[in-house]
Amino acid sequence: MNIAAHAFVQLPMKTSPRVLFNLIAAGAVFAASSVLLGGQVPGATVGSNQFNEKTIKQWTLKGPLSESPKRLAESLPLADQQNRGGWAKFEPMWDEFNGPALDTNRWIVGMSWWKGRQPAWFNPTNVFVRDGQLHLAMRKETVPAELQKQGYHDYTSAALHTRARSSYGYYEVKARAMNSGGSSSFWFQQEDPKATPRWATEVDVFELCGKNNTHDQRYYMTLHVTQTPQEKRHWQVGSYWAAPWRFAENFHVYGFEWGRDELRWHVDGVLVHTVQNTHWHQPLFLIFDSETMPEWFGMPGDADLPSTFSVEYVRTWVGQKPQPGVPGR
Ligand SMILES: [Ca+2]
Repeated sequence: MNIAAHAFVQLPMKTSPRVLFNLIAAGAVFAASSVLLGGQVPGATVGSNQFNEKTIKQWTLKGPLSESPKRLAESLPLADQQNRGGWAKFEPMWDEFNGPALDTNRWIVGMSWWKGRQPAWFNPTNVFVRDGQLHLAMRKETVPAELQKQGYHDYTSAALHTRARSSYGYYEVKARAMNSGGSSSFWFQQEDPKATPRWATEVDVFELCGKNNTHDQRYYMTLHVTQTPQEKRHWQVGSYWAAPWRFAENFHVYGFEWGRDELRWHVDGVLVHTVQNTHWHQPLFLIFDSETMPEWFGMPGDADLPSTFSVEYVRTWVGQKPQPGVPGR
């Protein structure tokens, strides 16, 4: 069991307080039943609506990675080159970013429900495809006057998400974090109470800080819940794997196996974290973004900007077999 998770109660949720407020307001009336899982979640206390997240089973690797698997097939996750999961390509989210520009059939730039974590504003021009990679930039620049009235100023960042939503499957990206205090994140969320009534969840596969004395070798992995049929409360479960290198130094392969029973994180094909899947069963958008995180990572140094979070590819699969176990754990 991972004891580091208890250090994470202070992690900010990705969404702004305003979004949280809207979520709560939208769910002001809710019934006792659910369209998912019969309305019950494992661990819910009888006689109480409040889920005790401390009962969630999780594990985090301590120390460096063991040897990475040998890449035999680009068509399979690095962590499962033997294809134990029976993985089938999921086209709507798979992108090698090898075209001349971003594929707008797959991606929507920005987020309709959020303009970014202040002070940085998601400027659409900071998302671009070049040299076979997706790039998300953070810059020191003046934001439009209308946005200044809303509290954005002096910094711009970037966001995009898939048109499709998905849940169970395998997701792999090869990426390099930006070399500044701006965040480089790969996560899942949706903002549509009609899509999954009375449920609001978020999966942060990684939130990386590229340059910081405390954070730039920590692989942060966090799950959020803001609403279930039983309660409206924001809670989270998270951990970090301490890497022997900075995430801004080189490209690495980051994998996330989203199973019905267990969530598993891989770095360079090696398991680093597992969490019992008690709540995360909703189809969500796949999101890449960069944010200023003044309360967590501190503001990036201006001399480090512009900086760029680069993604060589995102590959996505759905499993054809029941979630296989993890050998040797
Ligand atoms: Ca590529």
